[in-house]
Amino acid sequence: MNDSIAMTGVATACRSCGASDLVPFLSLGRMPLVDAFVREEDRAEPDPRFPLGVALCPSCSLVQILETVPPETLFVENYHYFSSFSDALLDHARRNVESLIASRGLGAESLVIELASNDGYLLQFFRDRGIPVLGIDPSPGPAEAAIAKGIPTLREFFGVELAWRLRREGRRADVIIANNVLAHVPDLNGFVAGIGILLADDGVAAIEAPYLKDLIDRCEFDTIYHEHHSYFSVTALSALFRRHGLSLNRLEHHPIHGGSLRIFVERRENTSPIVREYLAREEADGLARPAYYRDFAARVASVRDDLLRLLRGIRARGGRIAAYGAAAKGSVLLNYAGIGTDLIEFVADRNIHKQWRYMPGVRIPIRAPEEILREMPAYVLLLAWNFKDEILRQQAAYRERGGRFIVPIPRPEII
Ligand code: DWN
Repeated sequence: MNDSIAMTGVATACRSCGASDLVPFLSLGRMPLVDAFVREEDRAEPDPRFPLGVALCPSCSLVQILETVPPETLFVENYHYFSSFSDALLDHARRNVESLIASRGLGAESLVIELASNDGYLLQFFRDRGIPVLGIDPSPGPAEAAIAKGIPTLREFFGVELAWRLRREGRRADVIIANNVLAHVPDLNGFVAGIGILLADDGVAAIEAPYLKDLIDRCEFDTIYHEHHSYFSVTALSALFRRHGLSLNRLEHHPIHGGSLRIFVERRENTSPIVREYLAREEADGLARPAYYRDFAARVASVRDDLLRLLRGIRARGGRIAAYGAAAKGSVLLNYAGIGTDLIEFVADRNIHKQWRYMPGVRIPIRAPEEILREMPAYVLLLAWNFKDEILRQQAAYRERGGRFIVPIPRPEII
């Protein structure tokens, strides 16, 4: 790891519409790369840190970070996220696939292409039903895991150039899946233009992204990090896709990842009532106006202060504390609040690629979940709060022996 990573630069114009009157409303300080889990041999090297500031574009209501770290640095050199380590996420993906197969009448003549296909966690369900698939993902670990599963995968970043190449090869997608990737692309317009090029004339793109309104309303500030360049309202998404001749026709609102939208985009405009309802509600609530975000920074600081007070109180009484979920959001929470090994002894995580590494910045060691029962800390801080139900079920033995979880978001709570 070295700190010679050059930032691409500070955004002064909206990533979607190009407007220059961005309104900053939160700074999370200088943050390390949240998925750059530190190897033992790299411990002596400092973590590169970058300013993490967030702003609203009042013109198209896109919320976005101001600094851009090169995608190669984020998703090629330092990326250990494998979607298949969550049963809840796999079930969510499987239900998405079954719904698309039924609603679109997919079969052996169809083609499904997933952008940011990770380890094949979703495409495997199409493949098992005999439906031709193609994955696209630049991250070596996940892409190689997908190929090992028998999922054809291109280890590349998606954009206009790759879209045209595939189209010239005669590969137009009946369905394009793009889950938790739209937020990750610095060139939003290029990515969406690529979807328009690759999508078959009567095709549909099913796209999932965390919902900005849930982030703000539930104070999910730890989901703000350099991998996530953009944060979407329906208003911002509709404007973005319309710019490229695509219509946001339908949407579903799911609890996954703290609250996510699944939007369905097609060439022909056929806007459903639920889309109009969300657009109207966002207009009424003022998501395109700075006033909606004005108290967010204060709420974020209040969550940090309450959490620190709680953890320090436990430690002052001699209580031991661990954490669960070496998650990107966990890196943000720990580094923003300055929570280190003085408060947290270790972070448990099922992902074997993260174990025996250290959390970026705060350098708390990552261990297998079995360490929790072995060490029996009095409390476990749930960094992966978005998978609370699944993790609490999994950690039933720890809780039966008196262990308590601390859920930090939307407000610190002991359960
Ligand atoms: O956008 C992104 C979101 C969707 O996923 C990516 N850029 C990065 C990643 O963010 P994250 O790391 O915060 O996501 P998760 O899925 O909330 O991370 C959960 C962590 O907890 C993973 O490392 C897996 C781990 N885990 C576990 O150890 N035991 C998860 C479950 C459900 C478990 O039972």
